[in-house]
Amino acid sequence: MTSNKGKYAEFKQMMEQNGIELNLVLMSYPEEQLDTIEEVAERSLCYLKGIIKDDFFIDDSGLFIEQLKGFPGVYSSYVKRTLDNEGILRLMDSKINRKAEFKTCIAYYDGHLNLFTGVTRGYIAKEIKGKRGFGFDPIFIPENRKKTYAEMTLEEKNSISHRSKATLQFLNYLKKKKI
Ligand code: ITT
Repeated sequence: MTSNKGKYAEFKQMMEQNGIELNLVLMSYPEEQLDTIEEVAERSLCYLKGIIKDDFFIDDSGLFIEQLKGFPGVYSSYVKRTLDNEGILRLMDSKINRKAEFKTCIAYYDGHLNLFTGVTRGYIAKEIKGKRGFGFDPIFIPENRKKTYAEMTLEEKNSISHRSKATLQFLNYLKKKKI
């Protein structure tokens, strides 16, 4: 369940590769402002489990910039809507330390609460680059790469992204459950 079609496209590719069909519930839900994305995801799942009948999962993600003490972090959604990528680049203007990490927490409800997290380290680009993807993709360069997420194909992003690392754990859980 998400309001973000970009996230869905990424999950769809990864899940279908593993023989899992997804049903998208395209909807936003209230997100409480808590200290970590894990807490936000857990709280949202608890709220939604009373509303959704089937097993379902949500994804809460954030961009954490070292020089800005982890900002925007849990405020990523608000910051994307307000400052946007241009504003982040302005905050980072002339900053030498451009280290950042993207983090995803998948919260899955199957009668129990399950959390799976994934992190990809990288850097804030000096300029907006690339047209694909969504959100902060045009300003995030993963470690050991030269391209931003937005300059990569969906498959390339999925081979290294924070979301794919969380999804791998999620898939392992689903496989174990099936045995
Ligand atoms: P939900 O309905 O699933 O909550 P959202 O877009 O509000 O969708 P998040 O709160 O998880 O999602 O994301 C916070 C912000 O970070 C939001 O602006 C996203 O576009 C952005 N974001 C999340 N994952 C990203 C990724 O893989 N690449 C670039 N930006 C991302």
